[in-house]
Amino acid sequence: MHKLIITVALTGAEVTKDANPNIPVTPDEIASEAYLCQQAGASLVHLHARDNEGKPTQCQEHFRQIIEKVREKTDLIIQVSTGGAVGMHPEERLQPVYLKPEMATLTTGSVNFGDEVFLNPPAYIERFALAIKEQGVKPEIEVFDLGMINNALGLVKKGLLTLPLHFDFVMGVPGGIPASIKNLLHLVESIPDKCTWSVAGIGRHELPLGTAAILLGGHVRVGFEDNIYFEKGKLAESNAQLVERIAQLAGIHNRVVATPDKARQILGI
Ligand code: KMH
Ligand code: ZN
Repeated sequence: MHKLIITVALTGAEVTKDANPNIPVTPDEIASEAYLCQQAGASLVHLHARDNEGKPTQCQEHFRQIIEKVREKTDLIIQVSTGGAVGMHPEERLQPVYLKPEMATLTTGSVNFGDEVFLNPPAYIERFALAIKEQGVKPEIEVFDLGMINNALGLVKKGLLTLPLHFDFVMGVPGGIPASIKNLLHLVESIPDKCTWSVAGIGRHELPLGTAAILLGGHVRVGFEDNIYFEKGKLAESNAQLVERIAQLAGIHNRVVATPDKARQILGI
């Protein structure tokens, strides 16, 4: 089995300080937290930005500051979000890609997202895939439901994406694929050979699906974007605490945790 890549999604677009006061939102908070996560075993950081009021933004300047500070403190693989927040204009969502980070997300389909819709019609997806390709950035395909895998493979046929792809299965969003082991197996069996995958279980699903990924040879994403609790009724103290638990579980199962450079090699960056 490959070494284990632990991705940490530190901030996201939806969680507020009211929900968990430990969420990092300023560039300094994000960089300090990224450092602690690397110490705990993370090799990849998934970044969102917030404005001065704590609201989600895809503003390039905000991302530039965050990326600079994260690079000063860590050598984590930097992955920017192109999902941003529900309702954002596609060109706004694309802004951080032009900073040429190592990776960027690409969601290959629309999905109900709680009471809202995370809108990714074919024209957006192709636009995003082209921009990501032109900037020389490695995409991570965000899969919120099964059909998104086929949509990504359609983009391979059109020459907008290149195999082997890296998929992230986001499971348990209300409106998306339910977070069960059975569904995870189905997703894993639906991607082409040599592709890599991680799983991001939402809320209480983060830990069991992460454990399954360790055993199945996949990779794991944790962090406040997906889950703010350490256990039922107990908020996580930090993202690093969530990373540390996955690293410990990997050790118990003899799965060695990847350094950022090893993760680059696994992902073909
Ligand atoms: N905030 C969600 C609507 C991504 O980062 O690419 C979308 C999201 C996915 O977070
Ligand atoms: Zn995200």
